[in-house]
Order: sequence, then structure tokens, then C-alpha cells
Amino acid sequence: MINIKEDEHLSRLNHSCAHLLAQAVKHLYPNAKFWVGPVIEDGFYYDIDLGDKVITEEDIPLIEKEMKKIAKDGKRIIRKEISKSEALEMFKDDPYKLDLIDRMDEENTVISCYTQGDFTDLCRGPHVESVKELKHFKLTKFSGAYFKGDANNKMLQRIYGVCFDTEEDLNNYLQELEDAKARDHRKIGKDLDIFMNHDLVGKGMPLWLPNGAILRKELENYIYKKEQKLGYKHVYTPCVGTVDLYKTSGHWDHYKENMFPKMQVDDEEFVLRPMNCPHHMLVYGNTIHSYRDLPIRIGEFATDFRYEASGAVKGLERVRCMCQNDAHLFVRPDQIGEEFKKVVELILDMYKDFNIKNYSFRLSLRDKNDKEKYFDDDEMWDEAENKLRSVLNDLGLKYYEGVGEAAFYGPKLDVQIKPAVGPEVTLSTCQLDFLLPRRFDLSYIDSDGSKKIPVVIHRAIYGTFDRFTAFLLEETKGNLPLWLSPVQINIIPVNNEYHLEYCQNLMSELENYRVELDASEEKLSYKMRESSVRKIPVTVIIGQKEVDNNTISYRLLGSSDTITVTKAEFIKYIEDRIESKN
Ligand code: TSB
Ligand code: ZN
Repeated sequence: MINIKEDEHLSRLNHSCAHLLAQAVKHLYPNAKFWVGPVIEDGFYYDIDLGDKVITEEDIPLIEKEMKKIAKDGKRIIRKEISKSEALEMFKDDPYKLDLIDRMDEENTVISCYTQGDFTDLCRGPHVESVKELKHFKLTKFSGAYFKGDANNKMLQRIYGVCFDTEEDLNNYLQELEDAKARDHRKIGKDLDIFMNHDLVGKGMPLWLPNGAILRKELENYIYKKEQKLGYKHVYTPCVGTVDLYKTSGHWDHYKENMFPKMQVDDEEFVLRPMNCPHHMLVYGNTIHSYRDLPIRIGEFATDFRYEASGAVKGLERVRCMCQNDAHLFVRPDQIGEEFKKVVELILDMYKDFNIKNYSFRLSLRDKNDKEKYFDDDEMWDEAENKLRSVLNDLGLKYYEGVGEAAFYGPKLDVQIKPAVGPEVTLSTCQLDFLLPRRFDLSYIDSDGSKKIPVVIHRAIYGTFDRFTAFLLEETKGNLPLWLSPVQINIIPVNNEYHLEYCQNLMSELENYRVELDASEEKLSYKMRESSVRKIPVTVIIGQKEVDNNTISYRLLGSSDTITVTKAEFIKYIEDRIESKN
């Protein structure tokens, strides 16, 4: 979907449309006062103080109508530059604009304002030439929004909209928006009973429901088996650590704003952990290692807590309590390339099994000027970044570079994906770290008997189970493959009186699968529809013919063909599909 903010022309058009919205609102509600009206990724909005008035569904068409009227009138949009004192005079009755003007630092800064007909707004611009150009727009939604985003301030009315050059572009965009909404994992997650939230638990703290738990367990089993084969050793460690642990690792200095505040228990200070690396460093340090033992791969399905801004938390995609499929690989410097390659292969292998195709690789580098976020050691950073770049080039991976995207301890290879709604996020990650093993004073005994410091590769194949599930629900639109479906087979008797017993027996014969039996008194057509709404991949329908012949008739999700087979054939079919992950 196009990012309107990043398109110069559309950005100007939408910004002008925000003014048009404000002008129309002013006509309809003369006491309206305006805060800010920026362009955003999907159009524009304006934050408006309407006194006690709360915008409702009915108001929107009236505002649109007024906007059309003004646009048709076709007034030119005129820019005028004024001094700060002129601006203060001009907007003296408008506390919101005065707030903005006050923030303009210099007394003699040039301030611009734009006038269209009877409406003038303080604005940097640029704008289109005339309101005539604003023909194809739509107000898309509205909500309350606190002044300056602070819950202690007054609640303003925020109205969103979007504007294009042609009706066709507008309609296409609105259609895409609809499709994205239908694909949004928050909707699908609710429809399929995957997860819920509750205020009493807190923002960004989803609760996984039984269906979600089944899916997550399958994800765990899948990656656990792969990791066992690759020589990973799994551990369990606590999801808190002392403040001293994070002072040692450097998180306290470089990652504190992403962490929950500390808590005092007796004479210890704890924090909820945001990452698992420090614990795994201690596990490595628990024994003496020879160069022959390396690589040592310590894995964990580990729960972490991060402070994410309340406006940023989103379904399962961005949460405050998450579970990583994490591992830290302790390697000798000569093993970096080989071990990194194995991780990339594991990521690609997993993507193949999940049929994941829409992603890109990002080489995430430090921002050399940001001494606060990044551990300050240019020599170490240059070595790590150059090494990682050469590993990626050797692998022949296509990637782009993201400056300022590295972890505080080292550069990363991130896999970037685009959710249905909102900006791209990182799914899998593989990171190179020369720092933490030093901070924890880790070592191995080299072939010549000397003590050496290992290098650490941090990696999460799914990223987190949370974000991966969000992605999976959106990619599949909720049509999960058979092996992941919480309910795999739904059995429906045509008539409970005559066919239920056969169905009950069948259910026990299919005990290796996740099967439900719909013995409700609803009509057959209703039950079939339910099965499809719940996106159950295989629906078995048992009538007199099936009972007489000891067979099974089934339908696949999205198809209206009925297939009749023997029980053995059916089981073979199910087995094959689970096995092939199809
Ligand atoms: C890979 N120490 C490393 C680890 O060893 C680490 O924590 N890396 S991370 O910060 O990049 O996080 C790992 C993955 O967690 C990310 O790639 C991303 O997929 C996922 N993730 C990060 N923040 C969130 C969040 N708020 N909600 C859900 N998933 C998240
Ligand atoms: Zn880590």
C-alpha cells in the first residue's frame, strides 16, 4: 500500500485536504479551535477542540458535504509570511495556535500562514494552488485524542481522511484499506479465538486462548525439533534479573528506556528482563570450555518484558510481554561465518515450511553519532560490522542497510516484513556480538592453552511467538495449514438420531488429530457455514450412505466439492497433508 507521507505530491494534496476539513468544520461549528493537522502514512487527520461536542457517525457526511461545497467554490490557497509578533496578534484568541507559535524559537523567525477564502491557518506548507484540486477525498474514521497525547489534558476530536487525484485512485486505495482490515491479525485473532486482552492484565499483555495455545505449541515443537538436530541445548531461566545483572551486560546504560522499572524485594533490586542474553552468558560461564567444545548453542523459549509506548502496542505484533525462541551461540572467531550461515539456512528452511515469501533482509548498523544508544568502542564496532557484511556477501544474500538499527551490543541481520496495517517490523534476527562475552568475562581455552574470548551470535528464528503468530494469521488470512490448525477436522452428522453414533466412533478413531463433533440441533447448512467461518480445514459430513458403506465424505475449506473415501484413505490423506505441512 502506498505511503502517502512519503509521496511528495500526495503529501501536499493530503495536507491541503486537512485544511479543507478544518475550514468545513469551522463553517459547521464556528467555535471550533484547531490543534494540529498532519499528513500520515494513510492520509491526514486534524485534532479539533469542539467544546463539549463529540463527533458521531452522522456528522461525517455533513462535514464531507461542506468540504465538497468549499472545494467546488474553488478559492485559491494563498501563502503569507508574517513575523512572530504578527502571528501572536493574528491568533490571539486561539490558545492552541499560540502554543505552537510560542514554540517557534526566534523572535524574528518567518512564520507562514495559508488562507483559502474565509479560513486562515498557521502552517509551514506546502499546499496545492487551489481548493479546486481537492475533489477526491474521504473521511475515513474519527476518534478522541488527548491534547499533546497526554491523558491529563483535554480530549480533542480527531478526524481522519485521505485524498487522491482521481476517484479511481481513491476507490482503489479504500478497497486496499478494507482488505487490510480484513487481514488484520487483531480481527482474525478474535474470530478464531487465538488471543484476548483485558484491562485488568494490562496493555500489550495478551492472553493466549486454547486455540492460540495449540498453535503456539505446534510452533514450539517445530522449532525445538530443528534446534535439537542442529545441536542446540535448551535451558529454562527466570524472567527477572537483578539490576546488577543488567549493569554488567550494559542494558542498564543503553536499553533502560525499553525496560520496566526496577522493584525492590528484601535487599535485592530486580527488573523484568527485556532480553535473555545476560542469563545465557551466565549459563556459558558456569563451566570451563575448550576450543573443541565450541560452538555451544544455548536455546530457550524465554519470556521477556519490554516497555513499549502505549500507542505502539498492537495485538500480538508489538507487545509488552513476549516470548522469544531465543538462542545464543558461543563461537570461536574462525567459526563466525559457518555458524551464521547455519542460522540463515535455518531461517530460510523455516520460511519454506511456512510458505513465507514476502520479506527482505536488512543489515542493521549502528549510528556512529549516537553515543547514548550504542556502546562506545569504534574499533569493536567496525570489526563486527565489517565481519557481518562480509559474511552476508559470502552468503550472496540481497540486503539493504539500516543505519541506527543495530542492537546496542552489535550489528544484526534482520528479516523485515510488512504487516497488514502499519509500518514494517522485524521478524527473524541474527546478530553478531563482540561485547557481552567481554562484559561477562567469558572465555575458552584455545589449542595453545591460552585463554580466549568467545564471540556470541544472538538469534531468534521466529523472532517472538507473538509477532510470528500475528504475521502468520495475516499471511494466511486465518486459513492456517492443517498441521497448525487448532481444530483440524469437524465432523457433522446429517441427522443426530441416525448418524451420531457412527460419528462418535469415528471421532475416537481419529484421536491422533484435533477433531470436533458438531452434535448441535442446528441445520446441516448452518453447521457447514459455521465450520467455514471458523476456518476448519476439513469438514466431514456423515449421512446414511456413509454409515451403510462405512465411508467418510469430506469437504475442504473454501471448496464445495464433496469427496467420499474409505476411513483408511481418509487417514492417509490427513497424515500426508500434516507431514507435508501443506
Ligand atoms: C535474539 N538478544 C536478542 C536475542 O538473542 C534480542 O532480544 N533481539 S531483539 O531485540 O531483536 O528481539 C528479538 C525479536 O523479538 C525481534 O527480532 C522481534 O521479532 C521480536 N520483538 C521485539 N520486540 C517485540 C515486541 N514488542 N513484541 C513482539 N515481538 C517483539
Ligand atoms: Zn540475545
